[in-house]
Amino acid sequence: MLDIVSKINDFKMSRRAFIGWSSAIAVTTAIPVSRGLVAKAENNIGIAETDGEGIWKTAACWHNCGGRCVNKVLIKDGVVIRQKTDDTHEDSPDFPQQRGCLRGRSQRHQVFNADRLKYPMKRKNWAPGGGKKELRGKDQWVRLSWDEALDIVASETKRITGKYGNEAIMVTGGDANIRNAMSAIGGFSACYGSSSWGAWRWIWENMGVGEGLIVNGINDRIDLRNSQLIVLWGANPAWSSMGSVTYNFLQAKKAGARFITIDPLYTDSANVFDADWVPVRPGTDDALAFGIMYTLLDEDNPTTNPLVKWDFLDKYTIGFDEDHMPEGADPKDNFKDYLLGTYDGQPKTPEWAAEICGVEPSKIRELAREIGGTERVALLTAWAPARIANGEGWVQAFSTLGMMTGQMGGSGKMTGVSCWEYAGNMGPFLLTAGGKGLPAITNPIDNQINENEMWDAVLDGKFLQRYEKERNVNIQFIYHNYENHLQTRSNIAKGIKAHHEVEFVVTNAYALTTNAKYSDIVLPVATQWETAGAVKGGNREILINWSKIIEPLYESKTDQEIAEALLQKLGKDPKEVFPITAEQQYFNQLSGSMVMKENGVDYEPLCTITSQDIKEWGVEGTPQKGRIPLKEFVDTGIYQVPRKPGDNFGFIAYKDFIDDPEANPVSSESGKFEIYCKAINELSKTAYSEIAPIPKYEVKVHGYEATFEDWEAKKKGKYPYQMINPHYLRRSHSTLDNVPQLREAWPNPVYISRKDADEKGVKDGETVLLSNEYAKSLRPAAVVETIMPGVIGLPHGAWVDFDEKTGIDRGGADNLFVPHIPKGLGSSGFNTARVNFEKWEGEPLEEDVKWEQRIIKF
Ligand SMILES: Nc1nc2c(c(=O)[nH]1)N[C@H]1C(S)=C(S)[C@@H](COP(=O)(O)OP(=O)(O)OC[C@H]3O[C@@H](n4cnc5c(=O)[nH]c(N)nc54)[C@H](O)[C@@H]3O)O[C@H]1N2
Ligand SMILES: Nc1nc2c(c(=O)[nH]1)N[C@H]1C(S)=C(S)[C@@H](COP(=O)(O)OP(=O)(O)OC[C@H]3O[C@@H](n4cnc5c(=O)[nH]c(N)nc54)[C@H](O)[C@@H]3O)O[C@H]1N2
Ligand code: SF4
Ligand SMILES: [Mo]
Repeated sequence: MLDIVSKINDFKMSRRAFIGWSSAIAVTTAIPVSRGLVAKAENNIGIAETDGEGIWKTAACWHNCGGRCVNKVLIKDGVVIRQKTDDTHEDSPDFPQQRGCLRGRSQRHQVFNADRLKYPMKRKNWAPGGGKKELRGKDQWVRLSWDEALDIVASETKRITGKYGNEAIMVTGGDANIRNAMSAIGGFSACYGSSSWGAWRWIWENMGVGEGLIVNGINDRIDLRNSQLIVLWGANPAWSSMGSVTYNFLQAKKAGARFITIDPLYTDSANVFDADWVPVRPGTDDALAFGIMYTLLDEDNPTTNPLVKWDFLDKYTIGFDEDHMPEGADPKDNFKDYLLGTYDGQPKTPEWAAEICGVEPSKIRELAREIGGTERVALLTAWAPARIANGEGWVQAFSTLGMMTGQMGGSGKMTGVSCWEYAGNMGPFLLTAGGKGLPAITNPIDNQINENEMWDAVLDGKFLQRYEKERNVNIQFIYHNYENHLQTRSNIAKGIKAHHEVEFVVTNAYALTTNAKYSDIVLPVATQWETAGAVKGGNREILINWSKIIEPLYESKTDQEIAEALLQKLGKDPKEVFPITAEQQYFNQLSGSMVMKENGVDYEPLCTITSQDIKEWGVEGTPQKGRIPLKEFVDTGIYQVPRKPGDNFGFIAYKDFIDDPEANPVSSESGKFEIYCKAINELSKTAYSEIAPIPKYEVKVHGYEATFEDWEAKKKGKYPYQMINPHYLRRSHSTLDNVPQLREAWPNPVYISRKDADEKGVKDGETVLLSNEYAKSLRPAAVVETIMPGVIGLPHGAWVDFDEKTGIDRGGADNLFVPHIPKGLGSSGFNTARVNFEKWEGEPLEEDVKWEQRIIKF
């Protein structure tokens, strides 16, 4: 305990030191940036060494990084020479600054990186139809003019759609510009998946567990301070929700909350919150939850030891016991009898659970007593434990635990997802961005290919059309945009094989990403620092906007410009897809931005806009009255709603339903929380594998059981270790992984437990070879006590980098090892993979910061 007190004191100290620093800045930021905040003013507070004048502007930090913060840059002579973060107001626990992380603060090293792609280019041995397709990924590059490059993309598009139809085009990634352009020319085959959310993606709505997926499943951060016990079940905000989230959790700690983490890793969150760590095997959280729920039932005594909230189950749920089954369901299929093993002969005791999940039976009982015996508990999970194959049962089990203990719908009580930008702070958005004003363009082709069979679909020519039946498809053109599918989706080796098969591959990219590397044509794209600007939400209390920092570097073009040029070449009027300019889109977002009024119900426009503003911007618009002048929002880069306890912006998830379940039903078919959910079961019959209507333990593909050759005899197989992919601080997925400064700060090892390393004679820092049936990869080992034996932690997102001679990757790409096998409703299964490791007897691996960058010289 003493230790945590000193930890928090240290934390507060450094925070206070920063306040002194930032309040000094606050004086200078009163000067509107448009008039030029001079570097000299920075000298006054002693942090900048620049001598000339410069301008501070808010710059985009636009990645899918798990946070959203203010990112300011000092521009001098068209180059960004410094960065800083939120100094727009004083920092306090109720009204925290939105401070950036190491990645955001290194953004300029990405934008101005020596490896930026400068010109359009083609693969040397490319020819119409593909040429030497097997050379994709290792061919040389030839510089092209934009005209030449676009001519090739247009003529191949025409040739391929003429020969095979538009279905032959597969567009990956979320960029609306290219998707809309391709829709306008006749459409494309789309792919879909539940990448972030895993099994939460298609379960929550049917079960009625609120809007548990994204924003409204747990209470807001100020109410979090009312929780007595906070269980972080597979959630590590200190790594994956940068910004103010950890600070918010520390306020709950200060208010007296105790923390438990249930995770294969002893995380930095566990460390900073001084949590009790319960190591659990990946993909077995459902078993642990069943063991806990069995204990609750077993030890419950309504008068002397009330652990189960029977009133809650009775009033708000269906399916718990045979008296609460929906009409038409077999009463024997109730959850209580499943737990007790009444009909299947297997009670889900802590002893049963322990064998699977690796948590001692006594610890399981202790967890049950703590969770069941504490009045106000926050049961918080991130998406990671559900990013597993066959993960739906976990989502059902976790939610049911919250219902059994009544930890939903009250102050300090919550059960749901706490992840990404919204971690620990949910509720309706206090600010919303306006739309861009572009027309919606529908893709005339309805092919929906699951990401866990997208490479198989290319190679085998068939796939399961979503919730329908098998369809044939002949993909011959892959157009990659804004996501890095070949790197971030399962089974990279199979993905590369698929890339070697098709006739044409194009990527818009600003560095030679994995997608780009395996392409025929690469179009250099401008970063968001080089586009007109945009408005973006983050946590519910903020709205951030950024404007253009520099003109597009080298010959790069924005995604919109590329899409427009391509439409032109294909004989379409770009105005049909892009009737307004990028500046007008930015302006529309600003003018349509809304902020919640003090009453906590109504919204008003955020920006006051004058006719003078409209003239200066050179856009179409009408003057409006809002809360702050447009200029102020643009100059400050953020508007944050001040918060304090007792204000009208607090949020208790499901409160309306709990207060009056008839008047405010939840989203399920019955309007109640469905422990027995027929809809899930029905839906799964049209998908990849059947999901039981009640939470049930399911053996996972490439899960713990699959590490055994003979489960009964407890004989381990060829790939005896489970692998997980924690989201890693040096990058946002694969983005920013090419920044040398970040590589130096976070060396990207593979985490191996001391026990496992000792058994294999591997010492800390030594190179190990990871392998399974799909691939081999080299990494330096970080031998630690902070990962559960039997589990290997390979950080998510490192760029694959094969040695052409040996076929061994040296980058440590996680998806080399993840199976390409769709299960359940087609959810992502990243955290269920199995591998072996051994000491590498060859040359030790050099730190990747020392590797040559992917710089293309012509
Ligand atoms: N094994 C494993 N795999 C995982 C996960 C895991 O935990 N384990 N996590 C999954 C999750 S949660 C997610 S969200 C996905 C993320 O998957 P992706 O979205 O594929 O992730 P990124 O690597 O960030 O890819 C974004 C790409 O867009 C590019 N880009 C950035 N800005 C622009 C732009 O303005 N224009 C264009 N054209 N391109 C741009 C970047 O250079 C980068 O190549 O990964 C999933 N994959
Ligand atoms: N630094 C950084 N932050 C990010 C991102 C990034 O790439 N880098 N990506 C962002 C995105 S798009 C997303 S979706 C979020 C995802 O965020 P999360 O879903 O939270 O994912 P992770 O951070 O990988 O995992 C959280 C914790 O779950 C644990 N875990 C993994 N598998 C299991 C399991 O089976 N059971 C249990 N109990 N625990 C498990 C991990 O050890 C880790 O401590 O992160 C966001 N934040
Ligand atoms: S958390 Fe995301 S938005 Fe915030 S600074 Fe880091 S990279 Fe940028
Ligand atoms: Mo994600």
